[in-house]
Amino acid sequence: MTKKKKTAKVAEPSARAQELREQIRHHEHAYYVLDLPEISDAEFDALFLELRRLEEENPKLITADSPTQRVGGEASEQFAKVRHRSPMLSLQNAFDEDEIRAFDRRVRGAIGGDVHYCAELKIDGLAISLTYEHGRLIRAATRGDGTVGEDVTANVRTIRSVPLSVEPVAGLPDVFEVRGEVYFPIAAFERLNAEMEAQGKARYVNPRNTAAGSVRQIDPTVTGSRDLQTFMYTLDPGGPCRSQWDVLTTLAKMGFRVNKHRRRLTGIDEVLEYHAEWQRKRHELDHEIDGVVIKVDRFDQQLELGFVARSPRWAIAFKYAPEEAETEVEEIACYVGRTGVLTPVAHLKPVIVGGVTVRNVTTHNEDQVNEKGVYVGARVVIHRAGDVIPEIVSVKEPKQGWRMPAKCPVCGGEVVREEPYIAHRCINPFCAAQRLERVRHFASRGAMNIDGLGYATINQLIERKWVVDPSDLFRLTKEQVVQLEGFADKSAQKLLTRIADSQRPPLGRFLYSLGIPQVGEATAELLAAEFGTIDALRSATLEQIDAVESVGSNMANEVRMYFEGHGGELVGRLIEAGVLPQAMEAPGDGPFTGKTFVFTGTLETMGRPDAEALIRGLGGKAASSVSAKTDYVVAGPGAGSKLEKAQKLKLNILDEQQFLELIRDK
Ligand code: 1X8
Repeated sequence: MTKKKKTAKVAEPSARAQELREQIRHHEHAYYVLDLPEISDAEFDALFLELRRLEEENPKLITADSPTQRVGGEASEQFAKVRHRSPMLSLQNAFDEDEIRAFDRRVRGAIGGDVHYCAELKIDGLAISLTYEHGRLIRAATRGDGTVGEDVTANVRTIRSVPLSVEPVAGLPDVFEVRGEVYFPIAAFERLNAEMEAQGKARYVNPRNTAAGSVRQIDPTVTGSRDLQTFMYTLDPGGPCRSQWDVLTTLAKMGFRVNKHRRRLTGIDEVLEYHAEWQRKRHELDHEIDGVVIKVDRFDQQLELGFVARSPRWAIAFKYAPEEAETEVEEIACYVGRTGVLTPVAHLKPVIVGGVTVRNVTTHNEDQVNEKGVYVGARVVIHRAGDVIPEIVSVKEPKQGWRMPAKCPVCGGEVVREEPYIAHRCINPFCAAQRLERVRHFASRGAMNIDGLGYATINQLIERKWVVDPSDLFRLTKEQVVQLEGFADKSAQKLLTRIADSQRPPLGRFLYSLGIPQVGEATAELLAAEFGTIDALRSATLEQIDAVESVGSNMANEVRMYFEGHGGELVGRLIEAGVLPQAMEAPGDGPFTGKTFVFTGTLETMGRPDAEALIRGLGGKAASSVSAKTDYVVAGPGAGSKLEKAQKLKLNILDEQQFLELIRDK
């Protein structure tokens, strides 16, 4: 082993440099192009360092395509314009099945017969063209207007999946171009934004624009720090290739990164299936796609079809509904929640985003409206991906100065901002909006779980003044309910039965249903476990409540104030109306007696309430916030500040797998 190393060191520097370059190129290809690293980062760094030292000692050994020379091109003030050898084309677009079927009919009509299609993902990136001469990368250019682009060679050289040199291919001329897409992987984009946030800087809006900005950096070292990626799909001229499928195979063989989800399809039905498949799976990818690209596979057939204007007749982009759209804010209304908190909601000119019409977006509070610069009349970009709640990503000309109304928009009551909270709150307990939300919350699934009692019904009950607070639900009669819109004899009886069936709730659920500010499901369960009965909690002192694990003094204060005020009266009326919360038995002894768990992030095998119930069943406690007294923090994907706090406190942190192992034999 030692001997071998020595041989390497005494070898001709030029031979060793050559050897190192080949090894590094091989490992760059394995890591950045194939995603199949063969050696560790440390081993790779050692090779790289050795080559750099060797080149520093013997500058004559440096070659333009050496892996050490990715960064090093002159930084340019302005990007030179370059004319593409052949125009970079644009694609016709199709948005639905009819348009795709029409495309297929045109194609088959022109070539008279059956056709194979090459189907590829449409990468939401930035098109680039790479020119190679005698196997060396001599130029990288943006698409520009398709005829003339910008020379971004120094920057693109820093992207590690772009080969600086390639082996000759039989049938390919000395000069050829390879075209494809540069993109920002979502994970890398999130990392960049996390860094920006840590430095107190604004987040980047989306991966596509950030990729474009990164390629157009004045300083190539910035581009090099961005972890950009590529997928290439065009070889011009095609050389030995006879089809698009050949091109993709050949590009991969030459060392370019080629998307592996390409397919050769027969007939248009397979195309429609491919499109539908990736519509479903697009969010599993580590990059954004905005559709699929369908190309007639055979070159001779492409030639026959030719072009219309600047688009090939043999290809089409079958697009997905865009996940971002621009629209205008028509009004900023305030929605009043059950605790009186006012939430600003921007009403928009309706716009389709990600296939769904979006009319409203929530901005969380006054500070956030102004941080984003939202105002009535603002042009805004809305983002909505998959099941994600729509949000405003940017405002065209942001302006500050929006203010919460001084009076509640529903009841005209006084609105106050109670420090230390950033929220504004309507403090009138008789506010109709709060009443509606309180009754709805009372009936909701995690609370009293009265199925079939939705907003529409509650609204009517409140308008008719039959329900003022949740206790009135238990006094409703069938004569009343049948008068409501949407109800008949049978459905009225059903609703009343459901209401009556809810009268013996477990104490934890009952406490949660009261809607005490800051008391969520987990805290309600903790209070129930600690005090056992509603009377014990009602008569508890502030100190006793404060002493409960993971109940902070703010929360304890809210609980105390709640029972001293209108909340205490409501509890009295509920009990009068026949509601009997079930006393909690003293927590049973179990393997986790005395242990407190906090769950954060998402769990894959069960919901959080189920996991919490599981722990309680085993004698443990489930809390909602992390403190030094927490025994275990179970963190799933998306875990945020709770996980950070747990790390700071050096608590026992488990992932879902470890959690399942911990409870398996209990
Ligand atoms: C644009 C794109 C193409 C492909 C993938 N992503 C794109 N954004 C592909 O062919 N695989 S082709 C293309 C164009 O011709 N404008």
